[in-house]
Amino acid sequence: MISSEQAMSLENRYGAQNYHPLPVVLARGEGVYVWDPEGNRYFDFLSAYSAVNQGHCHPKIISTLKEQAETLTLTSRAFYNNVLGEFQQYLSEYFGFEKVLPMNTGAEGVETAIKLARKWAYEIKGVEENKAEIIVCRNNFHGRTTTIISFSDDEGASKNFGPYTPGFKKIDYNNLEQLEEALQSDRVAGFLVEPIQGEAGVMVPDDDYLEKAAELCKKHNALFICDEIQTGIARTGSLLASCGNCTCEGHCERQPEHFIKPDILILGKAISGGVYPVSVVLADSKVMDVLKPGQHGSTFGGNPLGCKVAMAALDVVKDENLAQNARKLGVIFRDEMNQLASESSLIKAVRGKGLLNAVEINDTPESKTAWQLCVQLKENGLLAKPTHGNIIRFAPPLIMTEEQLMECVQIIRKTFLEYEADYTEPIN
Ligand code: IF1
Repeated sequence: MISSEQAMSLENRYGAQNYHPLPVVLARGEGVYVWDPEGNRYFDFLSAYSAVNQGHCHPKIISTLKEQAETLTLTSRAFYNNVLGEFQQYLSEYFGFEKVLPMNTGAEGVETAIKLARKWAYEIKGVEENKAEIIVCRNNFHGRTTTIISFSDDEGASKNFGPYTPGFKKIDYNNLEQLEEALQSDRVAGFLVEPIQGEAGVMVPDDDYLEKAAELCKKHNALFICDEIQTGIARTGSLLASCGNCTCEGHCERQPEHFIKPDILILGKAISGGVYPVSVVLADSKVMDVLKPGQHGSTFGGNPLGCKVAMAALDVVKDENLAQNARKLGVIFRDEMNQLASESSLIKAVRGKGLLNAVEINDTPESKTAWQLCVQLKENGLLAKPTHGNIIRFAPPLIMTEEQLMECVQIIRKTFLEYEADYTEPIN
């Protein structure tokens, strides 16, 4: 096996430099742990950006992958296959939507939702062709295609990728007045929103924001489109963040009174347990049926291998009560981080829901403090990474035990308090 040094130098020599990874090389993963080539073990507190909610290499998911990989991997949609229909029924009943459109990456799911909403606007709502608008939130993250970065306000993600796709209207996140104002236009196809803004730094909106936003969209005959690619699949302590106020934690019969049912729901990442790229768009027939044969698709979308892996991954979510565990451990984690915040001037804020959490460091986004803390956390056996400079996202696999969580809390405490003790000047 090549060494960490060799792996990093090969990537730096031959790779496009479109990322700036933490200086650690991962060679093996199992459950909440990952190992580098030298055998050092780390707690994974990023979970591949919430794609590995079920833990690394979950045995049930891997055995399903192996079995299907030796049977049939890809047919294209030129023909039927014996798994896709079963998968679509499974998802329809699991999430409570009539129709399922399978894709591969999250961005493809978001692009699919945008096309679906626009087509619905022209053919059902009666918006003038090529005039449809989709309302989006500032500080959003929905992927990295040219259309999606067209409505990003992150210069790093969008500068010099123009010309940009028109038809998007930006409003502030968690602001219902601005949403109502934007909905006055009769050109609005829909409102695309993250239930919690992950990349923006785990920004949790007011408790009634999603419900009120859905009501406003209904009132103005616009589609409520929820991007749960990062917040879905039990990450925030419920099966979906848009059912956050429900106490059944995903075990209800998916009746609308249990959750704020979006007109279009987009899932990705952990829907396949981080084992194989699968994304899906869910909607009822009144929306989904605007798509006719030949109007949308992809080579790998709905392939038997991805479908089998995703069903196994979703079985694990229910069988192992991951939503309940995320809810319970999230409360403990935020309590511990708030306790640490009372002892350390390094922490400015603690935010999150379930096991999607973030600690805002008391320094500027341009400072190196959050990065240096993450390098030190790595030295102490825990992997996390800053977002937007001074915010550290903490998102372990949802299978974590309370004992493991407390071990991680101790690592974070030790790292923060030692860093502060070694620091000469006061953090501004
Ligand atoms: C990167 C973070 C970023 C997402 C939401 C769609 C997508 C994502 C809410 C697109 C993807 C990933 C992409 C990855 C880092 C990570 C991420 F928020 F999770 F941390 F970038 F913002 N909607 N998020 O979070 O899904 O096409 O990637 O499958 O691009 O650096 P994808």
